[in-house]
Amino acid sequence: MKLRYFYMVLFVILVGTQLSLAGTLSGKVSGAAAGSVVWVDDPSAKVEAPAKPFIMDQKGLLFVPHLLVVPVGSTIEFLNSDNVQHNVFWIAISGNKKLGHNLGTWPKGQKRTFKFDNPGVAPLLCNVHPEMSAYVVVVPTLHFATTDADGAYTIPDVPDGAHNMTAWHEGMKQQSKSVNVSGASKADFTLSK
Ligand SMILES: [Cu+2]
Repeated sequence: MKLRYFYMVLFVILVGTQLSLAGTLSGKVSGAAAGSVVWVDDPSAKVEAPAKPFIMDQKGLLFVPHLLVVPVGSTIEFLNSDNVQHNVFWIAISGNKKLGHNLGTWPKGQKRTFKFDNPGVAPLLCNVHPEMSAYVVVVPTLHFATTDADGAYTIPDVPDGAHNMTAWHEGMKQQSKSVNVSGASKADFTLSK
């Protein structure tokens, strides 16, 4: 009986220790408006992309949403909800032109799908409407967030330890730095053009 109690206590301690090995990472991205993307690399974890596809619509001559952040390996369904034809292409992913792609041009009601197997930023364009633009940010991790109107972000359950962390915003220079996570932790960025 005593031994069982001992093991129960040991179990509680071990579980408690396990839970404390991660924390909420939060902070602020300055120098840019809302819609900065931040992510924390976690090379130890396999990124399981959601099975359900993400949606990028074209509606009212706009890409909706303007910014879509997806874990690497995710599939995006590209819709057309307008009465005109739209096209979707990107010339590169994070500057790598080998990863450029053109999904073609299609009318209302049809869709195209694409699986993003490489992390990076794909700036979307439509060759029918040169003013249309959007961004797909493919992050190499499940630990990511988008900043709110105050530039604030929160990433829950980040494993304790040193991580490479990156902040990105449309039109700004991407920035990476090492952050140390130990329980609830903070990391701020100041982006510039
Ligand atoms: Cu278009």
